[in-house]
Amino acid sequence: MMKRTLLMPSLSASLFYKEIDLLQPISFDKVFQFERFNSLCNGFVRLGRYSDLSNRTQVFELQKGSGRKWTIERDLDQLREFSKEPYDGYEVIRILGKNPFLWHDHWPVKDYAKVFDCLVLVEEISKEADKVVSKIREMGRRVGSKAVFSQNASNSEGPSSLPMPYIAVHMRIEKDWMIHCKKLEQRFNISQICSSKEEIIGRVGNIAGLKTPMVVYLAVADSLLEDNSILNGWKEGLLPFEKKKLGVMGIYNKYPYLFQSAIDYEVCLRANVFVGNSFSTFSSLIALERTLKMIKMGITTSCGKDVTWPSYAYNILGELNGPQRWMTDMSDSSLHAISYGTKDVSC
Ligand SMILES: Nc1nc2c(ncn2[C@@H]2O[C@H](COP(=O)(O)OP(=O)(O)OP(=O)(O)O)[C@@H](O)[C@H]2O)c(=O)[nH]1
Ligand SMILES: [Mg+2]
Repeated sequence: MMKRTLLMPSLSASLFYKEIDLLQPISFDKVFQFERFNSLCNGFVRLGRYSDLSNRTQVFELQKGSGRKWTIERDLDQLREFSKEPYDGYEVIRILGKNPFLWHDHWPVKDYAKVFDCLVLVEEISKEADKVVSKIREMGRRVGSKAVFSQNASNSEGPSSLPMPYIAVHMRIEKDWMIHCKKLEQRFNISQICSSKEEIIGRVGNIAGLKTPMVVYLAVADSLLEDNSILNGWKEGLLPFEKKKLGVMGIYNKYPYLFQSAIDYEVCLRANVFVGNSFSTFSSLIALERTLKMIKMGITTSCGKDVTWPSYAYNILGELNGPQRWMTDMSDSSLHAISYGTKDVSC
């Protein structure tokens, strides 16, 4: 709308409170393919680099509003105004404020989701994810798991030609989360946010139709875990692996925090079944991308039993004491559900 280019800010490599010494900025193009983004998102979003600016000193500062009086209309009016004279003469406009992006996140989810088609990981990271996924599938072959759901067995190609299925469980039980989630429960006045390790393990074990034995990949930030016993207590036939047991610590330890979670994100995205916490941004974005994948395959009513890329929220109780089936509501008119979390996961 403003016919402008978004100068990409750097991402943070690590968590502020934990590893201050490792707090280095990481530029966007270390994680995602930059040119690819622009070509795929042509006409929707365009990214730019600071180094491409001809004049970095002449910056106009645009102050965004906040609070209840700052409506969607005012937000849009301000953006329109800034695409005209005299502001259009400035090469750079710096948007300032506590909520510099459209306050209230009032983009429809389906518009926002277009950006995921443009975000392609750099080869280095996707290759690391390939390695982890192969390791998981190799474990699956060793334990002889055959297919996720019984109906897959009727596939004419036969199980041997199919890649070994796995479930990825994003166990959001790390230290930083425990600090945060109790406060969230108080603020939203609900008790379905902080699932304990036992609750997660119990509910995943109750997912109906899972073919066992089956490898369960535990996507956790190991260095932030205070409880190392996440491998115990799983239902018979579910074979839990974290990074150490899988033998992939070497892959992750080469990288800072941000990259580690990016690799795991990809591993969860590709899993046959994903189970996460609907109040985690990490989980919510995976559920969203998996929903998009299903929509592309022509599946719109995703809540049936035979869905190809099922996701579940373990923090919400579903059928038969299992986790609740989870699909992102693409017609939602606010990003709230996917950016701050929700207990109303559809299905
Ligand atoms: N650092 C790290 N994070 C991981 C890993 N595997 C999964 N994660 C998850 O990646 C997320 C990283 O945390 P944040 O940087 O706070 O990301 P976020 O998008 O705010 O996600 P939430 O805090 O879960 O809402 C957490 O949800 C972690 O559980 C890993 O190997 N390393
Ligand atoms: Mg977080």
